[in-house]
Amino acid sequence: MHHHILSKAYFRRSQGVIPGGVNSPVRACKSVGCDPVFIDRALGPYIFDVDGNSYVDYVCSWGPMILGHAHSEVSAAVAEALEGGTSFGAPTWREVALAEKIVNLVPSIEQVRLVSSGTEATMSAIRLARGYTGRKKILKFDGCYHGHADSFLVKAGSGVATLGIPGSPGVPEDIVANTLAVPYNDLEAVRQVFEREGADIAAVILEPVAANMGVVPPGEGFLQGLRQLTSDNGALLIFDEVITGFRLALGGAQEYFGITPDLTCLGKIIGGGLPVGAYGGRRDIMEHIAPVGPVYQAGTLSGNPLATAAGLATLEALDRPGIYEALEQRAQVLVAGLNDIASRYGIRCIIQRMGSMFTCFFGLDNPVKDFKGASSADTDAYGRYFRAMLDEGIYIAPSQFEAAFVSLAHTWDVIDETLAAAESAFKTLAG
Ligand code: KE4
Repeated sequence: MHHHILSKAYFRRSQGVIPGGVNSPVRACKSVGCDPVFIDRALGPYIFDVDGNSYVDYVCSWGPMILGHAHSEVSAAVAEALEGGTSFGAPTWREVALAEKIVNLVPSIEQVRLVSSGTEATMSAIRLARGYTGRKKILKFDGCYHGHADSFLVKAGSGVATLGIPGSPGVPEDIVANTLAVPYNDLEAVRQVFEREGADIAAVILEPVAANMGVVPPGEGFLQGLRQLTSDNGALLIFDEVITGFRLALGGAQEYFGITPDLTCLGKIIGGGLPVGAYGGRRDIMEHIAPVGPVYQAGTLSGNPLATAAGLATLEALDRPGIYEALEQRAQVLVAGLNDIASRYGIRCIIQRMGSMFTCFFGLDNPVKDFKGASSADTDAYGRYFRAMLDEGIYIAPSQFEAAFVSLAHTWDVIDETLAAAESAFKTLAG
């Protein structure tokens, strides 16, 4: 049994000076009924908290650490860049090299702009879509998260397309009045919206595989249908691949499914754990971005030498034979093992997996296809699962509505270690 004496002391201190004691809400572990553990360091598949407890990590910093923590090539690249200084606010060779790597690996990207977070990437992509088309409305999907820019913070709708209702205080109605939200995987709802107001829609934005309501794959024909509807109506199709980019395949979900979006948003993995986001796509669209075009977007640390060094080393390490086959096999065996354990202990859960990311939805017997389905999961049961796994030394997402990530550092012995721990955790859950 772990003790968390120093984590609790740090949490008390941090709550005195940081709202909720955390710099991002989900880290506070409020939805899983416990205090957060404070992490001191990490290596490979493991994280170590300030009380010296070790955990097999399936959060992986919410996706970036696909190579595992403190990967030697990434650390060496950052150390080398560090010797030359940290930021110049002027063009550097590493951001050119990273941009070229992204253009070469992501099928639809002809030009790309680097920023410092996924939020900046999606916020900028929406502004670009509005500037390029001259239209104001955007269409998103309930349960998809695109960062915390005002336009995206709309309340999940009632199923029929609802004009945006602010999903957070501080978001003015007139900002979200141009944001339409419909259920994920509901192509008919999208068709109806385009029939009603297609001439005003600048873009449709989605996670091509949803991961922010838990992992929810696109249904048969959904992505193809969106591609057709946006093309037919002069709207842009934007893939938010902040999670799926370089996760599902080297070319992301667009390569995996063979769909070409007009713009793609990236983040997480392309920074290798340092702050990098990006948006890119068709050259004729991207050339509307300042300074070559009139749509403004800027950033002090965009293309930062340390961050681009980490991102470059990460993409170079992923651009090798067998990487995605290894990730697929490890995740497939892990999920099969978890399903076997859950059924042996009579725990009702549905595990949904795409490549090396998956979610255990508790209290459900049928697949989750949208936010309404995800919302019917038993979040209390998920909280018990989180706490039981933490006690067994397995660190999973502190929220039912997130994904678990397998990294290349999760070797077969680590998968076995995880399944042994899960056996104990599920036994505890079964009481
Ligand atoms: P950031 O601004 O957090 O770098 O990226 C925003 C974002 C955009 N698009 C997608 C599909 C995302 O998943 C995210 C951020 N993901 C969340 C959780 N899945 C990050 C964790 C957090 O908010 O602390």
